[in-house]
Amino acid sequence: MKKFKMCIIFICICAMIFGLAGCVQRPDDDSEIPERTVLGFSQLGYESEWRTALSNDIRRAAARAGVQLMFDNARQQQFNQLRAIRSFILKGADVIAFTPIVEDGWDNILEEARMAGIPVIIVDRKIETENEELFTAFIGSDFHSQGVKAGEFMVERFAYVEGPIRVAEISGMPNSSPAIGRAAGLREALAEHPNFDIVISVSGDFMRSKGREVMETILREMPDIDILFAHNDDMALGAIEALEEHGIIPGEDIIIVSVDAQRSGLEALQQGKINCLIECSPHIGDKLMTLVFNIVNGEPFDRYTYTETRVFIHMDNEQDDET
Ligand code: GYE
Repeated sequence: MKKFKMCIIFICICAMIFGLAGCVQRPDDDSEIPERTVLGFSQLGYESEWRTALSNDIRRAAARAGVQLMFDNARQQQFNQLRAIRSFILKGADVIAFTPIVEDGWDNILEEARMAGIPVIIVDRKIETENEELFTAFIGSDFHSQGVKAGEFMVERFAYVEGPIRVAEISGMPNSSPAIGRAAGLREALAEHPNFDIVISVSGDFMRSKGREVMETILREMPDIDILFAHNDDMALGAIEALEEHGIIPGEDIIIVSVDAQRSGLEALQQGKINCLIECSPHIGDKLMTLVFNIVNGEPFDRYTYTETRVFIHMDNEQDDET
């Protein structure tokens, strides 16, 4: 009996040793810990509901995929992003991803990543670069087409109005790709409709507080506008606060179009305070993780991945999904 017990204990100890050998590195052999892929992610800031949704989406997707995430928030400063990316390089991340706050000024850091052999994925916003080979892939939205869709809604909505139809624009952060793309797309869509006139365009930096502030300026300088195009929901919501304080009914006295279609924007659409929302999806975390794995494992991947953009229109308290 004693022998039998000893035998069981011996078998258990062996099982433990061999079981653990698969996942613990031991000094006397070269069995490896199965390594987790490390992704360094530099988020540009937390200026909007959209940005928070993107950060949450990426955190959740990384956890689901078992990716080890090094997350840094640059609090709206490009130099903080550069610093974060450099630290990811030094820490030997497998892949680096970042949301470029502005289009320019990335070539040197991308060159540093290339020299270290670390692939870089551009997320959400685009960059201007001398050498497109400096980054491995892009995943985000088509901002130009969002501006075009905003313009197309305006043209349809004012189809029988002779004009002039006066449009005010609250644009996003200067030199950022969504601000550049949305502004250009809007102008392209209105180009063949001379009855539309973009009478004022001011930046609200994608922030609700600034949207409100800038709307005050617009009301002072150009009180007689028909349409407000805000480059994101947060600025539209700030502008709506200012309009209501002035006794102007948003969605009726002034037609409001904005981009993102996040929760507060959708609520305002339902209430008829926003007339049209152009969707910009922040739910790209899972696609990003797939991209990371494909790159790390040398599998084929799409160099450019774009999210879908739907159009939501307020119609007598009904929400219409047009696509
Ligand atoms: O529309 C805005 C945010 O880059 C697409 O940035 C993003 C934009 C988004 O702050 O809300």
